[in-house]
Amino acid sequence: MRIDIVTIFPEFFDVLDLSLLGKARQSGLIELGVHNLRDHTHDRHHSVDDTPYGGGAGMVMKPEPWGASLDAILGTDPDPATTDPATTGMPIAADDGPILIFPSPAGDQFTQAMARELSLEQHLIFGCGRYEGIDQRVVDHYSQRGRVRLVSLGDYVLNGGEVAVMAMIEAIGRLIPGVVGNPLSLVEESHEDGLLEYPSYTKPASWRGLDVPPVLLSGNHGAISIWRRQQQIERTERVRPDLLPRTI
Ligand code: 6GU
Repeated sequence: MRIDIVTIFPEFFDVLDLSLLGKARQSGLIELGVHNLRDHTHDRHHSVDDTPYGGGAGMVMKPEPWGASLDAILGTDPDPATTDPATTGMPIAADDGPILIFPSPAGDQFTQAMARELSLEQHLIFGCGRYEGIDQRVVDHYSQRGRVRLVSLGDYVLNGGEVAVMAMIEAIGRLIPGVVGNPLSLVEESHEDGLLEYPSYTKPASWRGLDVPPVLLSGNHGAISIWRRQQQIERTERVRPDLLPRTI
């Protein structure tokens, strides 16, 4: 999978050199490009934001640096004298073209199911907004040219999209075949079957007066499976009843 990120804080993504995703990059399973939005500004101050039309608090990210940066990634000729950028030179128009994702608290909720869907894609492009958001015409323009999604991590507000994109890349990246060493470890996790995961234990069998549940030491695999399933259901009922199918 190819992943491109546009941000005003490229160093933020240095941590993607580490851990499982770093290994996946070294082995070529994930190809990453991090792009500085300010490289596509032409004024002395490299400004990427301006005051909102209509007034109000905060600043809005200007459309031009976004257009230039995204066009450079998409490999299009942005010159309106030679092409109509709304309708021609459209490598992202096809269903199998890149998906452009803007992290936004106003977007669709990011879920394990969405992570799974996105892990099947060839090319994801993340546009990290800051300030009060990006000029709406950027989303509108690229929606005319291809697949664009606004995606939210949850019902709280972050200062910008960077942390959200990091979380999404980790959730998506580990689902790409080969990234996680033992694929079986992906199967029994929270959210994969709609339930939270069961509690896990390792040696010693007794620690600070707390014993491992005896069934796990019994060697009875049928009984262990049943116990783990019960634990999943009990935990989900207690912590996340909203995940359980409705009974009425
Ligand atoms: Cl994706 N972006 C920002 N800025 N805030 C968020 C979010 C995303 N998801 C939850 N809060």
